[in-house]
Amino acid sequence: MTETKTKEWLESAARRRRTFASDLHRPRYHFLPPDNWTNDPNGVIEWGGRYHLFYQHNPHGSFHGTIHWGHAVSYDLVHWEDLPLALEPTPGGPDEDGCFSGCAVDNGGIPTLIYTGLAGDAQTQCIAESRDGLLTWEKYRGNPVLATPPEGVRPLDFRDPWVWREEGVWYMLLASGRLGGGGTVLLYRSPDLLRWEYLRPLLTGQVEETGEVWECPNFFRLGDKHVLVISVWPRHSVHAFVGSFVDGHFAPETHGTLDADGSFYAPLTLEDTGGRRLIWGWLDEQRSGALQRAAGWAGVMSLPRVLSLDEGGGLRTDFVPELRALRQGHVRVENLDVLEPVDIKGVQGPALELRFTFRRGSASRSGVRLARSPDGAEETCVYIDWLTGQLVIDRGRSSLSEGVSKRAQSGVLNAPAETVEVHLYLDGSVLEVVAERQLTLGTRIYPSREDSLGVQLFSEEGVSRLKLLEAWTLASIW
Ligand code: DQQ
Repeated sequence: MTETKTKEWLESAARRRRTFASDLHRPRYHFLPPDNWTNDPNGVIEWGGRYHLFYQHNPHGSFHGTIHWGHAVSYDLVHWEDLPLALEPTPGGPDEDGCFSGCAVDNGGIPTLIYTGLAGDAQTQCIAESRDGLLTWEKYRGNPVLATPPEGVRPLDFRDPWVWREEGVWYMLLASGRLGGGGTVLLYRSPDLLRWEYLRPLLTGQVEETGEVWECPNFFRLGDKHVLVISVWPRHSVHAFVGSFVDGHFAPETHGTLDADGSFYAPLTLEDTGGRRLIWGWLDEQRSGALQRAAGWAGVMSLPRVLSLDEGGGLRTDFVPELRALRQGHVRVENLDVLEPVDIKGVQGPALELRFTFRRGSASRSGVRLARSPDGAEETCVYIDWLTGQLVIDRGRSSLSEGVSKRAQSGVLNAPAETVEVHLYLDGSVLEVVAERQLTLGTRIYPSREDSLGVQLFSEEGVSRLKLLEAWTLASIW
């Protein structure tokens, strides 16, 4: 792309973003493309002091099709700038029907993307390099660098390369499913990113537990363990296996879901220069295809989160602290017995951060109602169910509109606790919740009324003590 063309593209992106200014459901501080469709995050990499985020993108509509790689960059993980599209399908090439998901590596100083090309039904692995600081990408002439899967795996599900380097050798995982068996990830090695040798499956799951096909593997060291993250297709759930990796063999010790029962899918991780393991996922729409087309955009990236391990080897999740830069109006409430609902008047709106800790008391449920209209006709409830030990997002009255999902979403807290801390972000139609740094739920809500902005604390069937609530209105990043 010439300089003039880049400038024109960036101006048009800014213009396209502005057209959504009055869209109640469009997030203000979650990253999403200027318009149209996105799904998986791709190729996240830190380069020259900036975070680059690529993403699956259809620039021609708000539905999955003609998949390109979009591109954005950030200094602080909070504010993002658009960059021109990084990859587009090449007519007649192995990616002529789509540039599917993949990763980015530093190949001796040359930023390199490894991704899956789609041509007809065939999924093959391709690479592209940038010689101008990640702005434009040149595809390798010998693409694909890996065309066929090994025997015994589903030939048409062979995708989403995850590549890393260890002791001078490149390793790659590809996701697939065993013929007649469960989802699997396949381990390869290469001296140069071009010639790949198949080693063995790194892990294969049981169909009943983790489905028939896996997608989007991530494999990395965390503390003194190794973690394998996979996404299950078509069930849309994300699983993490924690274990040991010795002599090229992975032995999982524990297994759990990463984001229970929600919109969060196909996550991608990055170890940043500070040594943190960051993770982003795609938060899919929970409204009909017709509504997505009418909106002109679909899909959004989760906020960046940090993964760590607790003493028992369980995964911990925190939102990155950089997000504090968005905080504006603030309310703090301490030590309040909640029996009747309590409206939090000082902090309302479509863009909020809340941190609260409840102690059980006699109540069966304690939590917060968000995106609430003054008469309560619309509201979304995030609560702890003390009887079942669950964190629940009740979307039953989240919208008066048809065509949007109102299914409740929930996950079980590890240990039944008397006190539970919840940290959440609301951003138009996006809601991300972390409880006890352990259970995460990301979902979507579509309130129809402009006055559905309220925040209310509540307990049911008894009293519970709010130990602390801190709430902030948040700024837009655009
Ligand atoms: N999305 C991509 C695939 C991946 C799937 C295609 C996961 O590469 O397996 O857009 O959402």
